[in-house]
This record gives sequence, structure tokens and C-alpha cells, in this order.
Amino acid sequence: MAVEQTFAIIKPDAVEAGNTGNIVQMIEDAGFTIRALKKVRLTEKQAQGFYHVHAARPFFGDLVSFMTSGPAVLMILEAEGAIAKWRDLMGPTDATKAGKDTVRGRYGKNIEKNASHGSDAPETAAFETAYFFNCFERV
Ligand code: 3AN
Repeated sequence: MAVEQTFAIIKPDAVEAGNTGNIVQMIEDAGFTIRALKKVRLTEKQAQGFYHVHAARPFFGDLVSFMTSGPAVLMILEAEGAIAKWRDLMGPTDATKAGKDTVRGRYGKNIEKNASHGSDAPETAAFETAYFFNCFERV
């Protein structure tokens, strides 16, 4: 399997609850290398641009409000098959359906406050990593 990079967010609910360290530990225990990491509070424009594919969805306004409600932690994760591997570790979008060994199962609450984000394909991983990190921020 090829080594790839994916984009990850520890969302404002999990940061606010003090679970940043726990989630970073799960990521490292799973064998990912963290190639970039920063804590930011997204602006409305940044969140709208990041989620532009969801602009027509009924939950878009709530999603942008939630993602700008407090600081989030942004990361680039690297591993063999990193995109699928991180989505497996996160669990399903709806945290109420996520297993207890997943990030969303442990630290998410529902479909919106689900603790984490991960790219869903190589094209989105390329867009999302470049959206938030320039080449000098990657190691
Ligand atoms: P994922 O992040 O698991 O790829 P997407 O891409 O379907 O899920 O949705 C993007 C984000 O929008 C999710 N992380 C979730 O927080 C939010 N979302 C998705 N569906 C809903 C919904 N029905 N109601 C509220 N928020 C939603």
C-alpha cells in the first residue's frame, strides 16, 4: 500500500472538552506520523471555503457556526493508506453510531459535534492540506 497524507481536524467540541492530547495519542498509537500541526480559530470565510462542497446542504450554516465556535487543531497525517486508515480510526460521521475504540465513539456526541474530520479521497486530501498548510509548515 502506498504511503499517503491526509488532512485531519480535532474539532472545537473535542478541543473545548480537553481531548486534544487523547486524540493525538490515538493518532500516534495507530502509527501515523504527524507532518504538520497547528491550533487555530477558523474564520467564517475559512470554514465556508473549506466546506464549499456542502454549501447547498441544509446543515451548512450550523456546520460553519460550529466549526468557528472555538479553536480547532489542524494536522497533516502520514501513513500507508492514511486516508482510509484515519477514517477507520475516526469511525462513522454520526458519533452515536461509532464504536468505543474510535475517536468519534470516545469523544464525539452526535452527527455535528463529532470530534474530528478526515479527508475522504486523494483529491480532497490534496485540497484540504494545501488549504491550511504551506510548504514551510510541513516537516
Ligand atoms: P465526514 O466528515 O464524515 O466525511 P461529511 O463529509 O458527510 O462527513 O459531512 C461533513 C461534516 O458535516 C461532518 N463532519 C458533520 O460534522 C457535518 N454533517 C454531516 N451531515 C450532517 C447532518 N445531517 N447534520 C449536521 N451536520 C452534519
